[in-house]
Amino acid sequence: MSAAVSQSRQAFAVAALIAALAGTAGCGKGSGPAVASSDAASKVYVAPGKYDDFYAFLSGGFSGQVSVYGLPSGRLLRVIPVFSQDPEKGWGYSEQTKPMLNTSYGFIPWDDAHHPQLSQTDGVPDGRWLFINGNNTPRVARLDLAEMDTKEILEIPNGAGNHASPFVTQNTEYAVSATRFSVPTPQKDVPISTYKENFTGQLTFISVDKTTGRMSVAFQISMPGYDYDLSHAGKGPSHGWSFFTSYNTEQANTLLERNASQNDKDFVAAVHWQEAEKCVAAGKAKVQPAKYAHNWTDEAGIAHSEMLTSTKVLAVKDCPGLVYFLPTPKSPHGVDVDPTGEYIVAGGKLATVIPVHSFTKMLAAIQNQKFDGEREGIPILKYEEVIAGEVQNPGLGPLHTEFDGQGYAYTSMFISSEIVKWSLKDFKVVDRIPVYYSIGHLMIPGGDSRKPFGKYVIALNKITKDRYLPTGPELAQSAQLIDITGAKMQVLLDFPTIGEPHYAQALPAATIKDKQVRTYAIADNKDPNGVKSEKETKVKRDGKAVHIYMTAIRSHFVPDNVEGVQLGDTVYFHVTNLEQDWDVPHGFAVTGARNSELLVMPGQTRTVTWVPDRVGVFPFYCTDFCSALHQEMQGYIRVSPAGTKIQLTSNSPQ
Ligand code: K7E
Ligand code: CUA
Repeated sequence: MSAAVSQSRQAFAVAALIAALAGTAGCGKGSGPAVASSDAASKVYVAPGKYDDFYAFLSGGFSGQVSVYGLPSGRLLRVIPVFSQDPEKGWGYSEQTKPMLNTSYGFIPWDDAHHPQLSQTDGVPDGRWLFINGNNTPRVARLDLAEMDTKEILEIPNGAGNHASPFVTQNTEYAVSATRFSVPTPQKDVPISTYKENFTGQLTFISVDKTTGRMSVAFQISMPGYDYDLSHAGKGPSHGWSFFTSYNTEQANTLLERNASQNDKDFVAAVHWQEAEKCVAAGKAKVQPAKYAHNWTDEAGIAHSEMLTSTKVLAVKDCPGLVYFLPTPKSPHGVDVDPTGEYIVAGGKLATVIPVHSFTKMLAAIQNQKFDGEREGIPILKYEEVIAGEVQNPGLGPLHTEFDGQGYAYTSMFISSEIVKWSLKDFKVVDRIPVYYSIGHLMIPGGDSRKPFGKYVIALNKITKDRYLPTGPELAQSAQLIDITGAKMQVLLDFPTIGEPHYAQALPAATIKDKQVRTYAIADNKDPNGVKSEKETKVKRDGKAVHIYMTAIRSHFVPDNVEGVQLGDTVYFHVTNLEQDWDVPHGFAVTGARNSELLVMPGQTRTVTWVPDRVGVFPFYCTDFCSALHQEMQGYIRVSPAGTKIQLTSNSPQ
């Protein structure tokens, strides 16, 4: 597997690959459907009333959310709202949750979510938290897996296109973030043509509190102005390092499809974050002004938002030994580290081989200064000195790699629409299976950890034409469940997904099933607008603000008649759900509300704001079919002209 040979092969193939990428990317052209046999059906059959073996968390892509599936059934269990307002759950509409979507750009009710990451202890998913990146307005969110709820969102200062994120280190010391799009840092008004002089990349290390999970920006590393695309942390022997792919090392600022496809090799940046910690501790990072939001939900279930004002930025020249470049063919996308921590696998979108770097060889090359020049003070290691091997003839358009813990790697091939299984011993392809179609990420439960759980690989496909009943111009993206327990991979199941799934994570159900929160104790309700019984319900006028402190329990609201509201008032419905049974939420909606319903969990309080714009008597009702008399769960609010003499009253008991 000589590098020279692989280079000439690449030169030959690249033009064709670019053309293929630009066109209708590789949709299966009548390749026969993978027939799932009855044997396959029995492997995914989870009998009614039985549980799945795995929880899978799929990114919602441009829906901004996370979806939770059971495996092997492929049943959708829940959509967890993260970056996007969700009217089904009132997320981002209720007063308690709105601050979660605050940013330095204001209230941003949407993002593009790509990479869920389970928290890890000793390199193994521990079932505590799930992190996910917001790509567009750079943010990282942390979800609690006992409540399946978003608890924290941190904006990334100096960020732009937060794609290589959140990829945690072995003990969740850090989640990372990187600029896919280099920008002037700090932002300034310059001609775009001055890209090379004025644009920089930024790698951000977000520290995660061991007990609370609370995130904060620990430090940022200022990098050459390339596009930093994906990342994975080292593990075991390579713990202490994180790896980031880059493309556009040409530093083009227009028509990147051509202009950023010139270089034969781009780089994987190997970042020794333990070295960065030392440099930061020694005061070598510069404190720079930056404005970014930090949002979190407190124990009372109420979100807060603060605006932070500075960040620590480390220049590579001030911290020798911090970053090295591993030359990597060609416009690499994914970078994945095998369970032993020795192999660093990159997926060169335009490469004809899959390069596998060796961590051991990398350390030796650094030691012996086997450099091939440098870029902006970052030594470039010699390709031959760091490469462990190249997987030959893997297919077209390698993107991402996962591992089964049995010595095999599985790489997604976008252009040739297949998964390729290869051996970590000799880098030889041992099996391949077509997928339908145009696979992006793939995921094995625990497949990026030190101890993969194996059993399945899921193909996360971009295009499904001819796989499902057609639904107009817009077709579902799709996941395919593939059995990897035998010598040959076997497709078991197709299931559609929410939004575009990029990455996903999965873990055995037993890890988190029994710690699922069922209700919130009403006695512990600390919401200042909550009430603990119907007796405490009331209405209160405060200038033009009207507060209605009300309760919901099967099958009535208290109060359910309110009068004395006037045009010009703003009405706050503070609804507390008094139920203490699992699976009995109540909803709340009122005519003409300009936001959404509330969906209130047992023991919880949620507030919706309503500004009536006309005189009359308006109904409100429970939206969640909670009991036989759910349809009776309704009430009225009367709105009178401004200046009316009618006092604010209700039929609450007090
Ligand atoms: Cu490959 Cu955003 Cu991880 Cu999608 S990215 S495929
Ligand atoms: Cu409460 Cu329906």
